[in-house]
Amino acid sequence: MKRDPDCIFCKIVEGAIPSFKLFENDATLAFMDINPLNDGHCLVIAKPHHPDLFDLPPALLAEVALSLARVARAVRDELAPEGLNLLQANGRAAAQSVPHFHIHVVPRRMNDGASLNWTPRPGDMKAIGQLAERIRARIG
Ligand code: DGP
Repeated sequence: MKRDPDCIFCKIVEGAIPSFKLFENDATLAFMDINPLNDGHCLVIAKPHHPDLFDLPPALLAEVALSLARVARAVRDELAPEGLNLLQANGRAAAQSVPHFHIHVVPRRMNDGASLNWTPRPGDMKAIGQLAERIRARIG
C-alpha cells in the first residue's frame, strides 16, 4: 500500500497516532475531524497515500464513496442535522491542508455561520457554453 512517512493521515491509518475511528475496511477509513466546523464533522479517507483526486485511482474513489454513504447516513441518523455538506479539497488554492485524499462530512444547521456558501449570480451564458464545449471534448 502506498504510504508517505511524513503524512499525518497515513500515521492515523497505521495507528501510529490516535483518532476517533468511525468505520474502516480494506480500502477506506472514517474518523472524526479534530478541527470540526460543526459537531459531527468527520472525514472519509482512502487508506493508501494519494495526495489528491487526480492521483487517486477512480476505483478507489468508488470505494470512498461507498464508505461515505454509510458514514453520512449514520451522522444524519445520530445528529439529525438540517443539512449536510460533503467537501473535498485539491491543492492549496482550494484550501487543502492535508495532502492525503479525503472527503469532509459536515453537518449543517440553518444560520450556523459556516462561510461555505456563496451568493449565486447569473453567469455569462456564451462563456459557460464555450467552456462546456471545451471540457466535454476532453471527457471524450
Ligand atoms: P483539508 O484542509 O481539506 O485538507 O482538511 C484537513 C482536515 O484534517 C482539517 O479539517 C483538520 C483535520 N486534521 C488535521 N490533522 C488532523 C489529525 O491529526 N487528526 C484528525 N482527526 N484530523 C486532523
